[in-house]
Amino acid sequence: MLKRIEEKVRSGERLTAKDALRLFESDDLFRIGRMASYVAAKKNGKKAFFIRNRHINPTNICINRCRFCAFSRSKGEEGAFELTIDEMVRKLRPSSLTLHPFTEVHIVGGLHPEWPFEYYIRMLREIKKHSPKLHIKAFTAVEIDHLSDISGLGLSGTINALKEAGLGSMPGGGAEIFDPAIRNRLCPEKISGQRWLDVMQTAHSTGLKTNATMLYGHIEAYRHRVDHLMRLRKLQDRTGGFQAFIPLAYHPKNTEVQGGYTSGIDDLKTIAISRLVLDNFAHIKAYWVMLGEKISQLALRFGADDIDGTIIEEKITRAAGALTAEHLAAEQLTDMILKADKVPVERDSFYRKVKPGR
Ligand code: V47
Ligand code: SF4
Repeated sequence: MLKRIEEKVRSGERLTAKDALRLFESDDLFRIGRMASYVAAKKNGKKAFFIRNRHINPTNICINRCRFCAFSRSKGEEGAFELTIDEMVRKLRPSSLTLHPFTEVHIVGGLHPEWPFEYYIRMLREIKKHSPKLHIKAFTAVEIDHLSDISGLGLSGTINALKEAGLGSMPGGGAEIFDPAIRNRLCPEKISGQRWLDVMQTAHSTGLKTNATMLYGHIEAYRHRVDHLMRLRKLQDRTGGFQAFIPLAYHPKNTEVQGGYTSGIDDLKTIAISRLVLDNFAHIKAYWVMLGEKISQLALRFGADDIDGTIIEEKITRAAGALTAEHLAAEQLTDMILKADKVPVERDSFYRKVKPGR
């Protein structure tokens, strides 16, 4: 049965939902990996991208309290935190952890019940004032939806105001699994899958690039993953605004959704099938924080062409039992890539090569 799929991959014919399900149900991991590797090589040659970035979570206080999220707290609860803008700006000073300054800051957080829209505008403005060259990739579609609620400017008005204040692109979080029944069990308070897609469509229509994610390995079945990938592919056909797709491996610790960690086999299969199905996405990212260094390295031979970056401080996966380091130096990332027989390319936020010694 995989033979017909292999022929399609060779001839560049688009895979159907049925093909995708067949791949998930197959245990021929190496054959799937070989196909994905072929597609990745056609798109990106031997290149594997990384970025000098830093994550910042302004707050973990969140009105949604998704059942799979070990990071969030309610206001007043033990462990709740709120950063001041000064604290955020201070985190962006070059540190001994990086020889070169970061080129990107990735900002995501909870839906704070009280922070006004102006706080977010000021956050972007102050960061830009102190680090004018830094690219700000911030706010998931879920946060953007919340910001449009509190700004009163509508969705595109909100996005344009954020862009004007310094927003450069958006991360892909909050997508989880689009299927309404599964989503409702995972995160009943969160915006629907359709709304997530609508927010992304609006962001793309304003010229903003974004990523897309899928949280897998919890209570979903393969068909839900397939449905998720198909919906992303359809929107990408219309807008072309997604840069990278990042499958997020579920971490179960301290959450209300029981289950184990994903297997390395499932991780590699999911990366490979994403590469095969999302033929209109330029990049598939193996997020080392969730996959671990060694599976991410292997993923580069199973269809991924990006391993994210230095990260520096990661709280969301750590709260849910991440077993990985909190940061990796750029030299460790290049070493991982070279040992996977790929060519490391330090990229900027739009996948342009960063010149050494800039
Ligand atoms: O939206 C929450 C997920 C996301 C858990 O765009 C969990 O470049 C696993 O979206 N187990 C945030 N995942 C992370 C994210 C991301 C990360 C790296 C790069 C990019 C990018 C985006 O983390 C959330 C949610 O989907 N998440 N809890 C958990 N227990
Ligand atoms: Fe809030 Fe995001 Fe955690 Fe859901 S995943 S509770 S929206 S911080």
